Amino acid sequence: MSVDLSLYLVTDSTPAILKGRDLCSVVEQAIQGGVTVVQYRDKSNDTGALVETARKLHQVTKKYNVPLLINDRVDVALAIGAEGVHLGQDDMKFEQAKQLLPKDAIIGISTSTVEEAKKAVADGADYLGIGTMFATPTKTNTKSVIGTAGTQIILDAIKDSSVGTVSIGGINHSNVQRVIYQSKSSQKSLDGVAIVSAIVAADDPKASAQKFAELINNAPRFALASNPSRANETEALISDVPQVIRKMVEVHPLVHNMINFVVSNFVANVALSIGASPIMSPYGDEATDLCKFDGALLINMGTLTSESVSNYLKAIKAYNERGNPVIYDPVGAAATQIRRSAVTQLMAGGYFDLIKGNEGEIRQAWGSGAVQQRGVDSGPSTLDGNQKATLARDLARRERNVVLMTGATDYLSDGERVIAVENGHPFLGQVTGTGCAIGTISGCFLTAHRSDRLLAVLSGILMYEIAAENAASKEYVRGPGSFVPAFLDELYAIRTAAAQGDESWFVGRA
Ligand code: 3NM
Ligand code: MG
Repeated sequence: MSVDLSLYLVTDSTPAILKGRDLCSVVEQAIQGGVTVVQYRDKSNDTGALVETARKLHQVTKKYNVPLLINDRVDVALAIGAEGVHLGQDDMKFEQAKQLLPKDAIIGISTSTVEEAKKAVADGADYLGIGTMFATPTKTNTKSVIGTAGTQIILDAIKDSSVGTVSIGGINHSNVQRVIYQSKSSQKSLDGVAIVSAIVAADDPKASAQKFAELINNAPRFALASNPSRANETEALISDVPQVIRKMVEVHPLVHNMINFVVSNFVANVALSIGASPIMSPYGDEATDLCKFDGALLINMGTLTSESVSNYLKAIKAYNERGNPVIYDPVGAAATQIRRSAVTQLMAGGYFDLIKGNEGEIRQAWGSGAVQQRGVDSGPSTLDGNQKATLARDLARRERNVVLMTGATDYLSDGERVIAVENGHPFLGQVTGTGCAIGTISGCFLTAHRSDRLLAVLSGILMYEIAAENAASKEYVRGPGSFVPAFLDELYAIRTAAAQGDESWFVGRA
């Protein structure tokens, strides 16, 4: 039986969520707002009360032609003639439920691993409840938090099946679009989202459901921009770089840096040299105003404090809602437990147009995306060039963004294309902030050139690394000290040349 899973309401009768209101009335409002299927889930009442409430709920759902499914209790579903059941892994086996229920009953199965999902598909489940997406106070005994990355792996594993899929756990208005967007595997998408508290506990369940329905039907703003129009051979891409730099200078982007204090001054000077407008603000609440400009947000967690993550999350939310670029530089990502946890929280809490880091940081970003990880394990061993390119590509593909892995050779990927950049100079490694500034520069270019994020970031890196080469070649540059002012001068020189349409600085250099 086919069912519209797009906005799936799961009920909860606990006082903290239902807040003393009448469940039937809350469900009716939610349906009026756009809920397409209802699951009655009640873990505490006696069977008599369950049957009575289920019967009342069924009166409501039937009125709107919305299917009612019963969590766990096949007997209750049978007693009231519900349209189906939802079974957890510890509930009645699928085959038994199938035998007991009418032929056309809907049966959904909770799954949190590829194995469970494949088994449920093989059994003939109508849909899978895939979770736990994000940790949630509504259900604390969930098996594992799998995030969008884990969900994507499950969707990929069942891509040949027409089974329905819904994600559950911690989904709300501010993350629902990203959940759908980032969970999508190459060949299968979520059919819907299952919500408990964001609808049942809402002051206005109808308005909440309406908002969900609207959000679900639209792509997130950050996804609208980048849509590279051509296959882009590296050569063709590179030839576009001077124009992209010119555009960046003309746009004069604002770049909001939540950056470490060690490099703040240097990075601000780099931004000024290339013709951008930097603001250094670690204060998350300021983002609601700053995100309104034509600009980007850089999160660089180099000097993380106990307040940083909540500030970052506020700012990321503001920029994500606006659709303005967000760059993440997970400095020292693997260094401490606190930083590892920050990476996980930030990646679960928002969308990054670009993740930029060295090999260790990118590996940590890859590993913390989901409980079920694949590939690269942690450890001191370093990757060869091919493995680095593959990791950058896989992370970008999984997150549906752009990834830049910096090093002697930089690897840049948007999940499809991978570019290795060999430019730069060893002096860059002798001056603090030179790596961090790449995040800021990328923000400027991502703001100015939205139609192809890979080309935007590539343009920024090339401008930066060619300026470094030019600076290092000056005869008065004797070491890192004299390199710094020369480097700012050369960034400024390229910016001036690019603004005039002069490409001579670039020819034969990339
Ligand atoms: N099942 P909320 S998470 C009922 O992971 C349930 O299988 C889960 O509640 C699972 O929308 C969950 O309030 C609760 O976060 C989801
Ligand atoms: Mg159960």
